[in-house]
Amino acid sequence: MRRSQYFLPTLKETPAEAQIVSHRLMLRAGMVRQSSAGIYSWLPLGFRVLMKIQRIVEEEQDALGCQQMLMPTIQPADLWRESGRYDAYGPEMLRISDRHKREMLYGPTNEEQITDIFRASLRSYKDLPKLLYHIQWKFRDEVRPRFGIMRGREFLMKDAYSFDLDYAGAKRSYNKMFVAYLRTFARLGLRAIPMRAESGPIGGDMSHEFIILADTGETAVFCHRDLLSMQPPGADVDYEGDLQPIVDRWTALYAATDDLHDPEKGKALGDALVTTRGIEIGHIFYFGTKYSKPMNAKVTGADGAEVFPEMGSYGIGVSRLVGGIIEACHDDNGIIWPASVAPFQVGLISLKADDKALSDVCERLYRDLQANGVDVLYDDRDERAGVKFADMDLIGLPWQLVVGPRGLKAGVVELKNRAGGERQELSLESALAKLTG
Ligand code: 5CA
Repeated sequence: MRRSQYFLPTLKETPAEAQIVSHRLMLRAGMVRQSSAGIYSWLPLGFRVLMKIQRIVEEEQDALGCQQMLMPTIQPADLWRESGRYDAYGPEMLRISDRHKREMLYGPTNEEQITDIFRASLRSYKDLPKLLYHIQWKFRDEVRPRFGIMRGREFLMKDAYSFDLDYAGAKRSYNKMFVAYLRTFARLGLRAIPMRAESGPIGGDMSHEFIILADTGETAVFCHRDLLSMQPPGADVDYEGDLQPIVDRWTALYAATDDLHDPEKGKALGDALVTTRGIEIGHIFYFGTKYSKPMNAKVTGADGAEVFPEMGSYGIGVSRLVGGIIEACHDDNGIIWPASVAPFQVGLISLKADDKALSDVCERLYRDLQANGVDVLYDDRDERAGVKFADMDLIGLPWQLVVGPRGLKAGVVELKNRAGGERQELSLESALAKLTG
């Protein structure tokens, strides 16, 4: 992509309305634009990152055997009356009526919808287990939308749903998700800590929030220091094998948000206790027959008796993750994207756009990098070097390849690593080899 043609409205000034660093940087880097409170448009740079995150989430859901589908944003109110949540949900739910005065709502989540789909099609214990997910926009009319896309009203969520014949099966599904979440967040460059969470009115001990640590997080966090250095499971994890040991290892150490924190237990940890703040990027729930029973979604068991499937639901805040990653990865100059989600891998900077020989070299580098499958943003604008450097640091691409008249005379270009700041002078060939290798 040529910077001169790209829609990338970066800002020099810090927008006054943004309270936290990720919101400031997302606005300054031209990633999003507010439409109304808690509702945002995603501009090309922001959208690229959002889709990269979505892709990783999809790959990890697919890997555990969860099947992707897509449910609508608008749902009929009657479905929610069946579960009893239509009245219970309160003012957070955006209620709409259509031209026939039928009551509808913009979905804040999809438990009722998936249960309705399930009961319409599945009849036998042989149909179980089933794991299904979609990635769809949600709407929650939050009392206080804030921090940009971190607590939005409209936001993109991955929500998965499991159906199992019994508790043991539900626990297996839960463990698969638990492990897949550890892998997903690690691939996004994040250190996420699972914390036991309120399991809600149904009881049982299975609900976990996945939290990344950040001073600006909305949640107070207390955990054992060793959780911060645990190694997430590798790509070779066997989802059909026994995942309980992995889950046990991650849940053995003390970790709690403030609502479940036990000060006595915290004190007992002594120096090992970390007290900080965090951002909830995922939340998984086991809730048994909470929806299958009232909605009469059942299958016939092996013995002919009717069984209400045991269910769970599993959310990831896909759009929130964009802000979460920035909170975790930035410095005074701007964003530092982990390579896995960077909107482009390389920023190619021409220091003299009106120099023919220099432009020719840049064009060649641009073409060669692209031909090798490397995403490049080529700053070909006729702008001062300082402006280009500041802009490139702000948008945080992993590599900057700088082509200037002086270096070119000596046959070299400069390669800068955004994260560490190291600069290297390399021949064109070595620079290309390094970026495409
Ligand atoms: N039905 C369940 C699981 S699918 C559910 O809705 N869970 S949730 O309420 O915890 O939401 C899942 C994830 O969505 C959260 O962990 C959070 O990362 C994200 N999320 C929730 N509310 C917002 C919001 N207002 N703005 C941005 N992301 C949000």
